[in-house]
Amino acid sequence: WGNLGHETVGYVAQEFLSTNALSFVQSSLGSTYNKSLGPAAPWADSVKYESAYRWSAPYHFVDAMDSPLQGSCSVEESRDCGDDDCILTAIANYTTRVAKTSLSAAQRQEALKFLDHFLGDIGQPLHVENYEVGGNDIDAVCGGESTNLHAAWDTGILTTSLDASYSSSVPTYVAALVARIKSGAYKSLTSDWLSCTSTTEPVSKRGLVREASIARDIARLLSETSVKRAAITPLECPLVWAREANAYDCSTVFNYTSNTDLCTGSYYKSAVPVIDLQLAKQGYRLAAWLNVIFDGET
Ligand code: DCM
Ligand code: DCM
Ligand code: DCM
Ligand code: ZN
Ligand code: ZN
Repeated sequence: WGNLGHETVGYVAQEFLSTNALSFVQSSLGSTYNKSLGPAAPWADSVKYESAYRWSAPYHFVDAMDSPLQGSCSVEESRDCGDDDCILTAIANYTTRVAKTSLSAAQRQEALKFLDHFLGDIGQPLHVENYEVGGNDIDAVCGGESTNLHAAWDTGILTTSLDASYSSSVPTYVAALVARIKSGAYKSLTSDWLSCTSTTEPVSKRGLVREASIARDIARLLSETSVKRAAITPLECPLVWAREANAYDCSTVFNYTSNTDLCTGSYYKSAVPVIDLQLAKQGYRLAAWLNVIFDGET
C-alpha cells in the first residue's frame, strides 16, 4: 500500500488496542508519531531505499509462485520464502523483537513500526504475488493516467475512492471502517478475522516442503562466505493472512480487460470493497496481534 493505505491500517488498529498494548504504543512512538500507529505506519517505506535499510526492501512482500491467470492461487512458506527474507519471516522477526525487553527502546520502536507496516502490506493481494513482479510490470490506466497494476492497488484506486466517497479525508475513511467493524457490515466477520492470533505457533510441518528447504540450505551453505544470523522460525498466522489476500489475485485483481481504466467502472467497483475489507481487517488484526503480545488477549 501507499501512505494512505498504511495510515488507514494504523489508525484502525489504534482504535482497538487493549490497555498494555496502547500504553506501549504511546510511549514507544511518542510525540514524533503523535503516539499513534497511523502516522508511524508509512515509516518502513520511507527508509527502504536508504543504504542503511536496503536489507529491509524484500520484507515488504512475498513472491508467491502460483498461477493466478490459470485460476490457481497459493502461498507456500518454503517455496515462496524459504530461507530468504520475505514478509512472512519479517513479521515473525519483529513479533519477537517488539516484545524483547533486552533490546533498546529504539530497536523496539523500530520493530513496532515494521509490524505496523507489514501487517498492512500482507493484506495487499499484489504484495503476496510473484506474477509480473507483483503486477509492477503490468501497464495500467487509473483515472486517465498511466500507471501499473501494482500501483493502482497500492494507491490509485484508494485515492480515487477517498476523493469520491470520503471527502479526501483519511480520518473520515477510518471512522467509516471502524463503524463497519463495531456495528456495521464487518461486525459479523470479526471473529473469523481473529481465528488465527497465536504469536508463537510455527508454520505446520505439512506446510513446509522439506526437500525444497533442504536443497536451498545446501545451496546457501555452499555459496556463503560469512555466517548469517540464526534462522527465524516462520509463524502460522502471517501465512494464513497472506493466503487470504493472495486468493483475491484469482478472483478480482487480474480480472480485467486490457486498456480499461481500473479507477472507474466495473473493475473499480469490484476492487474498492476488497481494499476496504483488507485495510479494515489488517488494522483489526494488528491491534489483536499487539494485544496478544502485550496483554495476553485479543
Ligand atoms: N539485517 C539483515 N537481516 C535481518 C535483519 C537485519 O540482513 N533479518 C541486517 C541489518 C544489520 C545487519 O544485517 O545492519 C547486521 O545485523 P546483525 O548485527 O544483527 O547481524
Ligand atoms: N535488525 C533486525 N532484525 C534482526 C536483527 C537486527 O531488523 N533480527 C535490525 C535492527 C537494526 C539493524 O538491523 O536496524 C542493526 O541491528 P544490530 O545493531 O542489532 O545489528
Ligand atoms: N513489490 C512487490 N513484489 C515485488 C517487488 C516489489 O510487492 N516482487 C512492491 C514493493 C512496492 C512496489 O511493489 O510496494 C514497488 O516496488 P519497488 O519500489 O521496489 O519498485
Ligand atoms: Zn506496493
Ligand atoms: Zn511496504
